[in-house]
Amino acid sequence: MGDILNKIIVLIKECGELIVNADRNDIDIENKDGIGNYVTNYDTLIQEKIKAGLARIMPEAAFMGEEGDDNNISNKEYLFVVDPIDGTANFARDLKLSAISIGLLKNGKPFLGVCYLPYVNELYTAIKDEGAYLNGKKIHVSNKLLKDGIVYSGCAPYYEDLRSRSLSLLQSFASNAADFRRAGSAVIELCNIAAGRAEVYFELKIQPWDFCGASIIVLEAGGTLTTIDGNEIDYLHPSSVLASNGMEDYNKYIV
Ligand code: 2AM
Ligand code: CA
Repeated sequence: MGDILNKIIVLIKECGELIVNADRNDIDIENKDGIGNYVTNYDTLIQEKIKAGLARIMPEAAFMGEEGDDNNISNKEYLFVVDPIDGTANFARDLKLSAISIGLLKNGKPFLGVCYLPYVNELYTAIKDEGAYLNGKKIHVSNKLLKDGIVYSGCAPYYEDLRSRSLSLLQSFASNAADFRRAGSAVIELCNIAAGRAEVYFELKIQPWDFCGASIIVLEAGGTLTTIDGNEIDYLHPSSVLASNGMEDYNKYIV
């Protein structure tokens, strides 16, 4: 797997250059389903480049990506799950909080993850049972309790029916934490849990490409990742996600 990982790193860094050097006058923004859900010409371009690159690197694996409707999730041992730009709304607004995520599931479970934050040149990698790394250095979740910790919250802006519960959850977690944040990129938020920079992340409904790549990074960094109800995540379908450093039973904050 090491050779495959190294090839994926070269590919993801090339794609990161496209994000950082994007011609701001040449960004076409389109609305997708839901509120505030965007796609740009760069999302499409980068997904095509990653899909072609992964087909060369590991031809036996299937591919599922955020953009396009040719997703093929069936009956292969290995499945790549790719978000070409996570934090697309941030990218469209030039907020410089976006990431590229490449996850590899083996028989439906997280096996390898590569997440790249091109604006800050942070490369997160993990392979099952081999630890999690940031730019080649081993990382671990923090040992802070929530009262001294930072909560990253999703607010489900895309799903009106989930908004009010999201804000109630935020109220519940944040009033028991030192502070809260929202980056607008699940990948960045999950990687920050893995790096020990924040303690809890939750979102009531996100897509497999938003969490697959970073999930193995959180787990290999010693963190936990479940649905908001504490159940096992289905990595092939939309899910709620509660990620943490595992220092507490967070069930008591769930409302
Ligand atoms: P995206 O930037 O790739 O669209 C922001 O809260 C996070 O939620 C981002 O990671 C964003 O991914 C993700 N997200 C999940 N479901 C979404 C949806 N239906 N529309 C837009 N973003 C969504
Ligand atoms: Ca995404």
